[in-house]
Amino acid sequence: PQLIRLADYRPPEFLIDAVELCFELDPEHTEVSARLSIRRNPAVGQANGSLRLAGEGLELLALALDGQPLPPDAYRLDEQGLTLWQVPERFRLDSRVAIHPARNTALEGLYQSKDILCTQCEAEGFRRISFFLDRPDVLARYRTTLIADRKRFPVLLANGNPIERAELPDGRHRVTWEDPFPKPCYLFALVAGDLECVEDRFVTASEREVRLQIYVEPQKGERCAHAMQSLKQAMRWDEVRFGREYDLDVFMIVAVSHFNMGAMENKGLNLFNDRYVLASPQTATDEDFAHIAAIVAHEYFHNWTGNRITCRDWFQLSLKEGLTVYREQEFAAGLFSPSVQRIRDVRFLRAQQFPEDAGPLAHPVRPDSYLEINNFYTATVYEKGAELIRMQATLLGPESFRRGMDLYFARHDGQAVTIEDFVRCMEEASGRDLGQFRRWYEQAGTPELSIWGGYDPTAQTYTLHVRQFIPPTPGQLVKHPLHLPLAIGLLGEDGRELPVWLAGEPEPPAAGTRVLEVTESEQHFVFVGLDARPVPSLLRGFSAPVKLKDDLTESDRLFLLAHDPDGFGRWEAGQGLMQDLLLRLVADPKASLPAEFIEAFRHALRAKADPALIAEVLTPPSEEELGEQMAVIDVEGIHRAHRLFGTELGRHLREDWIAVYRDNAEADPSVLTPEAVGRRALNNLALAYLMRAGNPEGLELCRMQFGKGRNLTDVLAALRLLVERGGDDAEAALAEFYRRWSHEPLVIDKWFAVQATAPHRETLVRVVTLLHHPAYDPGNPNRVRSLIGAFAAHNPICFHAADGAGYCLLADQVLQLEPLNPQLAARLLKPLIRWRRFDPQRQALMRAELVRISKQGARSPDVFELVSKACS
Ligand code: B3K
Ligand code: ZN
Repeated sequence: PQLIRLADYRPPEFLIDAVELCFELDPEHTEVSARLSIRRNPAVGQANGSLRLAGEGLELLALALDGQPLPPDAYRLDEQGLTLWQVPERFRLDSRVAIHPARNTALEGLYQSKDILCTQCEAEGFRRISFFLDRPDVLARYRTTLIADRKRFPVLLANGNPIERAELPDGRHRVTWEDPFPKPCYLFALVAGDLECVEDRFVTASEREVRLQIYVEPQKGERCAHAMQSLKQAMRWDEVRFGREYDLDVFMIVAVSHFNMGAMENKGLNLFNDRYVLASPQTATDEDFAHIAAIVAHEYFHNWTGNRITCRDWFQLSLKEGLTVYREQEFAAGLFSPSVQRIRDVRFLRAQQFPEDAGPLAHPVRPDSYLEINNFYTATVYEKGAELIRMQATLLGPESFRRGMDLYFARHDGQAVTIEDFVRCMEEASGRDLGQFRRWYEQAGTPELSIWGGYDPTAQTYTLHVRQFIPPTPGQLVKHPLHLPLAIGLLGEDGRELPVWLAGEPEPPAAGTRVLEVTESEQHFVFVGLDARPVPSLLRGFSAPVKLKDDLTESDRLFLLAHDPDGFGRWEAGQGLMQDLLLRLVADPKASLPAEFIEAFRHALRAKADPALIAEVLTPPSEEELGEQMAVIDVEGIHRAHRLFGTELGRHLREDWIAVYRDNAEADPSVLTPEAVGRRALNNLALAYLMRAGNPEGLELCRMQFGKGRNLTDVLAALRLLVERGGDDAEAALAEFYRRWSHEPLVIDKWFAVQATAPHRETLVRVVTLLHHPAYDPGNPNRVRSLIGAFAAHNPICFHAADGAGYCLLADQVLQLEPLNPQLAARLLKPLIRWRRFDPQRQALMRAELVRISKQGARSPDVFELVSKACS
């Protein structure tokens, strides 16, 4: 495969103004006719007269230029596309190709999911549908006609508005759709099938009525209410927060059960993995409900950040993804609690993005080269990208940031632009210089920020010294200091917020959070007017995506855990305490939990606070996060320490956990209010601690909770704990759960995942057995992820078994899946890539499997790119 570089970007030599597509749909054999109105791009000087179109796996049936069939010597056809040797300045190109959706296991282009035909074109799937300039900076108007058997495919959908329908004499019917907004081909979509439609309406701020439709497999309509409500909330939110209205007469969501990722923002016709649409309290957990709201909103928000304004090239992917994740996070913060939302986003960043940024796949938020663009839909491009937007919002303040967004929408509507264009809008609207800030987009690696403080009682000043260090990453050995917002508070003895008063300022500001700006590799800030040493609350709200090393003492952290007025700050202080303790336990299994520590967490548990926040505060950093803190990841030590910690905190706080459980147990299982969701989270955490402490009452409660079976959050939490404990109870519960839900694939996915993540010696054998279970289906990405993905990514102790059996299992599966679905295979492979972080024996075993994959497989650019980066 060929390396694509940002530095080689050239504007397109040709433009396509209008596209007329006609599909004669059939799963075995679909014919696609395309009429393209092409003209030379006036902005580009004449090169040679030839035109190159991308096309893969297309069987060419006919080709004509301005109505004249082209003789074979007028063009060349190869594996990757079509070259026309001589073309005029402006012309019409008609092509007709055949494709085979039912054979498309890669789920890219036009494919079949059960009885539904659907498409996925981002990033480069359109070239599997028709010959085209498959690049995001070619924007065209589309008119799409779909023809299919009326019985098998009563619903025919494409982007835009339907403009014509007809019955055909041969039992087929025809629908034509027109999308008035020019778009790149990656936003093209069509759907054909027998689908149930749930309909609602939304009146926009300027009083236009929009029809909202969610299409699902028959009989699943009842489970769309939450997605529909989330959609309406998102539409309103975008109007209020960013002044963005929806622009077509109809907005459609289609849920299918075979999908490589979460969802896709095709213009006016979003396609979803059905796990992010379908939900009822019996079949989806509270976490699923939250994901649905977030993803429905995310895809909807793309209508402005991604569709109306799109990317010039795929290196700019974070222009739409980072910005849209930021918008999604802000929306979600308003649904529940902002602190809890921020905590979850930070946990995700630390667990997913930090390791990526520290390993062989580290890349800048705007990468400078790739082999396979599908490998760059990463936590760095998405979540770190969102952090970069958040930092700009923090540096500019809410009003300037909003002005910057307004300018961005006004100036670039209808264009394909770059990250640079976005940052320039932020600069112009605020008058600020973001020159140094731009480095965040270019430099990979997580900065380490060291902060230490000193109090001078005579001068009554407190000085914070700040140093930043950005570790080298592949291909980037030298780094330059970054510009970052450092939000801090200073707390007095009683926990009161003090003014953060910088030396040299005539007046103290109001007490509370203040944003300092760090720009140098080493810098200090002097605060005045302090008659005692304050306790600093640092990096409030995680104001920059850095690894913070501070000199706070254990008693400072205990103080912050109890007193920081900022909920995020209390959580962070608790995480710091737990992390230190867990790492001590890794080094010395006999280390014990200090009494002050237990009391502090007892206090946190009894606090009159949001139960969801309490649950977060009492949840320790994950095993993955702890591993990140160690020079060599001690798989067994971390697992043992984690268990021990759970057992001990369960034991010491036993009475409190029982009390918490009793207080919260009566919550109505069908209620989804933030209050009820928070109570369930806290309740299930209590149950987990009681079970880990081996408490007989815990086991009794767990059995009862499983038996009630009215709410999946509760049932699944109980099932997970029973399975973690093992034995007859576990087997009985698994059998019972399967019996009850065997007709419900999304619930059965969870049944697979619970078994794949059980931390037992036998788990590997069980996973191998489950590969032969009648319900296992390598053709369904959700199923594969729930078994293989869950095992490799969320069961560290089993996946990293010392004999290498876990690695071997994963490699076997990657090799089997690669020819079918390379994108899925590449994603699954990722846990092997961090081999350098483990001990020499494990390193050798992991590397051997990577080498085996590269020898026996790695035929796709997806897998090839990851394996070669991992081994180099
Ligand atoms: N834009 C899509 C992701 C496409 C992934 C292609 N491999 C979903 C999203 O981010 O909203
Ligand atoms: Zn997105």
